[in-house]
Amino acid sequence: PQPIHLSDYRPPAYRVTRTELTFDLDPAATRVKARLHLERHPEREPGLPLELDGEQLALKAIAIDGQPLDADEYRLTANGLTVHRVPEAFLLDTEVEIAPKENTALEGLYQSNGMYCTQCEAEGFRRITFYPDRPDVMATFSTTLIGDAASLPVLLSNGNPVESGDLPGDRHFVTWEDPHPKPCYLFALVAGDLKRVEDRFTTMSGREVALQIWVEEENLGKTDHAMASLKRAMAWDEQTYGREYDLDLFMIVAVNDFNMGAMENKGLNIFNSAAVLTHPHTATDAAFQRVEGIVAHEYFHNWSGNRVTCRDWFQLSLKEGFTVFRDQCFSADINSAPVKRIEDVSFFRTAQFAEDAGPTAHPVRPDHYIEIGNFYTLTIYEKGAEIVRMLCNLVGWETFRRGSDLYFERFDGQAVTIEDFVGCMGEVSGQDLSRFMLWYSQAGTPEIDAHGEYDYTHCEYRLVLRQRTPATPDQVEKHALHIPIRLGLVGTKSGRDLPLTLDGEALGSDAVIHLREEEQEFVFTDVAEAPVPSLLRGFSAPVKLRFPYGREDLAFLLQHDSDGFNRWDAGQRLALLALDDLIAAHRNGVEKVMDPRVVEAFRGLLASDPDDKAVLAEMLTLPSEAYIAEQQPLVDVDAIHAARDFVKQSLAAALRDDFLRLYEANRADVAYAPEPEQIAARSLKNVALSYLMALEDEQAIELARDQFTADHNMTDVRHALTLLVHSRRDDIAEPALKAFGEKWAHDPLVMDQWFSIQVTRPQPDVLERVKFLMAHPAFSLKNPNKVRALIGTFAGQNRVNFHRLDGEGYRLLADVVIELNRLNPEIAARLITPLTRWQRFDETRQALMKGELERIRAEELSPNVYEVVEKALA
Ligand code: BAL
Ligand code: ZN
Repeated sequence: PQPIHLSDYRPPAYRVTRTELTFDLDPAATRVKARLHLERHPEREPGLPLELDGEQLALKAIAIDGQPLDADEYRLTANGLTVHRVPEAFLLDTEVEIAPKENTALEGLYQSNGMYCTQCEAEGFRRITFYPDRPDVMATFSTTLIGDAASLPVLLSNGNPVESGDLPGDRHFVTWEDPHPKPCYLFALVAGDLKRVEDRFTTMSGREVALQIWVEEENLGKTDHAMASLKRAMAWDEQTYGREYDLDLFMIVAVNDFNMGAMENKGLNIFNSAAVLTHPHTATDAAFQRVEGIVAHEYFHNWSGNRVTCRDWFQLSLKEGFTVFRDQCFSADINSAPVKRIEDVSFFRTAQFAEDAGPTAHPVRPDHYIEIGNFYTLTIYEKGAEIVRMLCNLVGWETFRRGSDLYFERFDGQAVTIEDFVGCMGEVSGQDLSRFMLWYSQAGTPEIDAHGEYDYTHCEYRLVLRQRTPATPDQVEKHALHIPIRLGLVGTKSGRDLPLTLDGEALGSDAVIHLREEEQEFVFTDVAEAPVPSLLRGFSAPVKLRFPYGREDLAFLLQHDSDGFNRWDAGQRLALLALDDLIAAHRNGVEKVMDPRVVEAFRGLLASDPDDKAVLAEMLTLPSEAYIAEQQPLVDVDAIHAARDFVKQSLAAALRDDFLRLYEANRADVAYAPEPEQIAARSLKNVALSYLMALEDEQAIELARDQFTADHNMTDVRHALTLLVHSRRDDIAEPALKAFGEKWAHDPLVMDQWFSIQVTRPQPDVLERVKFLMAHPAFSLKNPNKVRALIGTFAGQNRVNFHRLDGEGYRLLADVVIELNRLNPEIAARLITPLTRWQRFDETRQALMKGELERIRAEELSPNVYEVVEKALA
C-alpha cells in the first residue's frame, strides 16, 4: 500500500450537492440505490473523469442523467469506479449489492445482534455505495430504508423522518431527510427491533428537541445516566460556547459490536453499548463518568466536527483535539476539576508519551499515512486537546470564546483546516501564532531541563530552562517550540506563593512564562525568601519537565503547593525517587529499604482533613507500573512490579491503622448516586482497602469479602473482587469469581469486567487462563469489547505476565493479531501496540518481540496492520 501525503491535497474534481439513498435491507444481499447530484468543482479544470471510491461493492446498475452506461464508459477496480467522461452537472444513479452479515470489519453497513448499523468514519461509506468518500464533499441527504416489518420495526437515519408506510411482502419503509450538508463519514443508519427512552430539551432560543435513546429491550433500565448527561451537555454547550442544537430530533443508539467508543453521526449518534449503558449494579463510577464524557463529546461534535468539519483526514485533530478539550472542560465543570485534570494528565503522560517516543510517533497533524484508521490516536486526540488548551490559556478564555464564535460563524457548513481554527484565535487575540503552529507539525515530546538558584544577596531567583525534542521516525531535526509554563515560587519559610516580579513587571503569585528559545533564563526579583519552584502547574504544556528536586523539596511541595495538580505531582515525583532506589535494589539483589520520607509524607496526607476527598484518593495512589516504566531508561518489568509492591506493602504496614480509619470513615451506607461527593468517598475508601489488602491479613480479607458480598454497587463490588482475585488466597478468589461470573453471565458488559479482572492478576498461571477464557462462551474474537477486555487488558496491563521471558505472552498476542487481521483490521492494528514498544526492553525480550512482529509481517496483511508492523520493524 502507498502512503497518502498532505501536500498532495486537491479539491475534488466534482462535488455532490445532494445524495438520495434507498436501502433494501437483507443480511446477505442488501441493495443500495444512490442518486448523486454532481457538479464540477469550480476550482478544478473541466473534462476530468469522475472518480468514486468503492470497496466490496457488487455494481448492478449505473446511469448518468437516466442513460445507462456502457461497459467501456467506466472502469471498475478493487478500490473504486471511474467514469471517463461526464457533463459539468449531472445525476448519477448507481445500484450496488452488499452483504452486511459478512462484514466483520465493522466498517460500512454491518449487523450486530441481528440489528443493522453503520460506521462510516473515516472511510466506511465506500463500503456502502460508490461515492467521493472524503470529508470535503458535503451534501444534503435523503435516505429511505426498506426492511422486514416484523424483525426490523425501527428504521433510523440522519435528520428528521418525513415519510413512512407499508410495502408488499410484510415490508415497510421510512424516509429520512437531513437538511444539513454533511460529508458521508457522518452518514448513519440503524434498523432493528429496538426500544426507546424519550425525553425533551428546550434550546436557548426556545425550540423543542426530542431526545431518544434506542436500545435492546433488556437495556431499557440502563439509559437514565446517558440521558441526563446529554441534557447537561446540551445546556453546557449553550452556556459555555453559545452553541445550540439544530434539528428537531437527537438520537443515540446502543450497539454491542463497535470498533470505537461512539460516533457523532448527524442527529443519530451510534454508541458502543459500553459507552452509553449504565446501572449502579452493573457499571462502576469510572464507567458512569466515562459515559458522561463520551455522550458530551459526541454531542459537542455537532458543532466542532459536523457543522464545521475537516477538509481532509490530516486535519483530524481539528475536530478531535477541540472536541476532547471541550469534553474535558465539561467533565471538569460538573465533577472535581483537579481530579479530572489529574486523571487526564496521568493517562496522557503514561500512554501518549509512550506513543510519542515509539515507532508510530506522528505529529498532531500527520503529513502522510497509509491507513487513516491507524490515526485515531492519543496524539491526535489528547495531544491535540492539550494544544487547544494551551491556545485557550495563551489568549485567555474570553478571547478564546470570541475566536470560537468567529470560527463557527465563518466556517459553518464548510470543511476546513487547522490553520483556519488557529487563524481565528490569532485574529481575535492579535497574537502571532505562527510559531505556535509548530506544535501541530512536530512529533515527539519536548523535554525541558530546568534548574534554579536563589541569590540571597540580591533576593533574586534565577531559573534556567532548556528545551529539546528528541528525534522521532521521519523527523530528526526539531525546532524550539513556544512552551507556556505556569509557575509559582513557594517560600520555604512561609510555605506560601511569593509575589513574582519579572523584568520589572509584577505578575502576581501564579504566572505563565513563555519559553520560546532553546535556552532561556528568567530572573525573578524581589524574592523575599528562598523558594522551591512549582513548575508547569496544571500541566500547562504537554512536556516532560525535569528539575533536580531533593526529596525534602518534594515533601515540602506536597504539603504547601497552592496548585492542587502540582501538589499531587510532587507526591508522584517523591514516590518515583523512592521507587528508583528500590528498582535498583531489586536488580542488584540488595535488600529493599523503604524511604521513611515517603512514609511520613503519606502519614501527613492521611492525617489531613481534605477539602476534596477525590484529590486525596489520587494523592494516595502510587504511580502505575506503566508510568514508572516510562521513567526508566530500560524497562525491567519484574523489578518495577516488585518495587511497587514493596512500597505498597511498606506503606500498608506502617500506616495500617490510618488506612483502616480512612476505610471506616468513608463507608457511607447511602443509596448509590454517581455524583462527585459519593464518588470521592468511594475512591478514598477503596484506595484504603487496596493498601489493607496488600497485607492480606484476615481483617483485610474479611473487609474485602464483606464489601464484595454486600453488593451495593458495581464500584465497590468490582474493587473488592479485584483485590480478592489478585491476592494469593485462591480459596477465596475462585469462589468469588465463579459467583460473579454466574450471576452476570447474561450481561455482556459485566462479563467484560469479569474477563479483565482475571487477566490482570499477577499470578504466573494467568496466561493459561487467558487461553482458557478465549474458549469461554461469552468470549468472541468478533466483538471488539471482548477482545479489548481479555486480550487488550492482558497485553496492556498485566506487564509481568505479558512480558514473560519464555515469550508466550508475545506469541499469544501475535496469534490473535494474525487472526483479527482477517476479521477486523482496525482492531488488529490497535492491538499490536504493546509489541511495537520492543526497543524499551532487554535484549532477550527485544528479540522475542521482534520475532513475533516478523511472524505477523509474513502474513498477507491488511493496510492497517501492515502500516503498524512496518513502522515497528523499521
Ligand atoms: N469521530 C470518531 C469518534 C469520536 O471521536 O467521537
Ligand atoms: Zn471525537
